[in-house]
Parts: sequence; C-alpha cells; structure tokens
Amino acid sequence: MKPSGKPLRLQGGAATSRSDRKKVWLVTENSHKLREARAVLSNHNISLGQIRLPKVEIQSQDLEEIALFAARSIAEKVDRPIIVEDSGLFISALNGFPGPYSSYVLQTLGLDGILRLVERARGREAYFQSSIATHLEGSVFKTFSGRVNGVISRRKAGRRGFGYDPIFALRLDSKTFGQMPESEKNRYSHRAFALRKFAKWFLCNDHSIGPDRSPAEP
Ligand code: ITT
Repeated sequence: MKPSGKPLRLQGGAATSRSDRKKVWLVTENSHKLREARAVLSNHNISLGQIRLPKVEIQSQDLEEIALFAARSIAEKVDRPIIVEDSGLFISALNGFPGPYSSYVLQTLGLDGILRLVERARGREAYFQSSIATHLEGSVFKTFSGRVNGVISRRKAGRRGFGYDPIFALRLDSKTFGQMPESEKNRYSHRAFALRKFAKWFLCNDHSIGPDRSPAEP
C-alpha cells in the first residue's frame, strides 16, 4: 500500500509522512556497523538511530535464526521499530568457520591466526553474510540477508573498516575491504545488500501489518 500522505504513527512515536524521513533503530554495540548502515539507509531516505544493547545470541549455524531470536527478545523490551543484524565470515576450506563465531574467533585467534589456518587449507574462497531481522509493530518479524563472495587475502592490508576487513578481498588481485573507503565497501558489502533489501521492503509497506499476514511474505 502506498503512503496516504497522512502521518503514519510507528511504535515509539516515530511519525512519518510522505516528505519525512522514516526512522528505524539498529540494536548494536558495534559503531562501525552503525556507521555503514547509516550511510546505506540514508541513500534511501531512512534515518537510523542506535539502541546500544547486547544481543541475546543463540547457538546456530543460521545467521537469520540468530538475528530473529535476538530481535524477538529486544522487541519485548523496546517499543520502537528495530533492526538487529548478525554477520559473519564463512571460509569454504574451513567448512564455513568462523561463521556465527566470527566475533569470538577474531578476539581469540585474531587475523594472523586466521591467515595461518587458511595458509594450510585448500583454497582461499570465503564469503561474508549479513542477516537482518526487523520488528516494526504487532507480531510480525521479517528477515533479509545479503552475501558477498570473495577470498582471504595472503596478508593483511588496509586500516579502514573493522573486523576481518583487512584480510577479505573480492579477488586475490584486488584490494581488501580494509583498503576501501566506506562508500566503496558499501557498494559490495553483505551488509549493504541486506540493508538495501530491507529498505526496499520498508519503503513499499505502510507497516500496518496484521498478525494474519505471514512473516515470510516478501
Ligand atoms: P553487535 O552484536 O553489537 O551488533 P558484533 O560486532 O558483535 O556487534 P556480530 O555478532 O554480528 O556483531 O559479529 C560479527 C563479527 O563478524 C564482527 O565482530 C566482525 O568481526 C565480523 N564482521 C561482520 N561484518 C563484518 C564486516 O563488514 N567487515 C569485517 N568484519 C565483519
């Protein structure tokens, strides 16, 4: 349904009209994620607030399931339109490791540890995935995922970005995400893909979704 032009009241008092920017809140303690997401969503005229709360993270191989569980538990406490993002690096020759454990593995093995593991493995192919779960109002939750395929570089390069950016590149002969300005990373990144899917959906709906509508509906 198209916006009627009348103010639309979202939970948490965020009123929007056709001319206003719509607002959602990202639940994250990661300031890099927030900055990247803000830049992507602002291109769609959506403004992004931050809710700085730890996410409840269940153990699962499925990032959408992890994000969804976290969104459900946050939605019980927060009366605003929220998005929760869970992301990770999946290395093919390591059977998808570190995947959902990316944050923990970065703190323990570090980038050098990952480079050593990949050196011994067969192949450097890897991908980043970002999964977003959103809750706007009522009982409906939706998920969106984005993925970028690439490789683990032979050595660390670049000081931009965060996390695994200095060792992830689109190809072995191309620069790492850590060498890209944020605007360039946002052209290719898993997070940007997932957020663009979310934005397209968010802007095409009036969010007056009743519980009788399937959460899986596009
Ligand atoms: P929040 O849970 O507070 O949002 P987090 O950093 O813990 O922040 P995740 O649980 O989603 O986020 O962990 C994902 C980890 O994967 C993150 O800490 C990075 O190490 C890595 N990661 C995710 N996206 C990345 C990206 O775009 N570039 C580099 N590393 C990334």
